[in-house]
Amino acid sequence: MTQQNDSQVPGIFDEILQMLKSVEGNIKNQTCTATAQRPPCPPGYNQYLHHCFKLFETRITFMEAAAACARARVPGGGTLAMPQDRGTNGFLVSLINAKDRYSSGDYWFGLHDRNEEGKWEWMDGKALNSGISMWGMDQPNDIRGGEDCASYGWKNLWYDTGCSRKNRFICQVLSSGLLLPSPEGSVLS
Ligand SMILES: [Ca+2]
Repeated sequence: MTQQNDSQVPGIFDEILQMLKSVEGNIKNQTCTATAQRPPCPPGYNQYLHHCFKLFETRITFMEAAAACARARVPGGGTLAMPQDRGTNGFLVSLINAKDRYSSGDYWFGLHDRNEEGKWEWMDGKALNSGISMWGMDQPNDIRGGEDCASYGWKNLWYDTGCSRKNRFICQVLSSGLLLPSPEGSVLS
């Protein structure tokens, strides 16, 4: 009997040891998961698919707005928003409507024909696919040859506008755990 009990003791210890290891493993896994689950967007940004978008109410020129978006504290910075598909465009319009239901927009987004008149391109250099464009009636019309930047205008359709005009603007950044911590609590003010 005594011999049998003695031989069971290491067995019980082994079992307890295995249980502890298993618990330790679970705790480690949970810690890793918690660390990886950062918010998908910086403060004040709203996620749509792979990007986060934010409306800024400061009125500045197109190039000033582009520079402001680039200063977002995320890898690679941000850009003016690029609604390259109908879904994204609809999302941006919903953000504008939520902000100011009766506004006529006046938000810069990342589309321009500054390099070649009539050749509209996104901030990333991609050509505009005219099949998905959301121009307002008779737009773009390049009034007096001076409208090379795009903004949301009447009924939140797209209007070509003089780039030096001062408009509000919309930025985008990539969504994901790639975002850097933002200790001050905001990426742009
Ligand atoms: Ca133009």
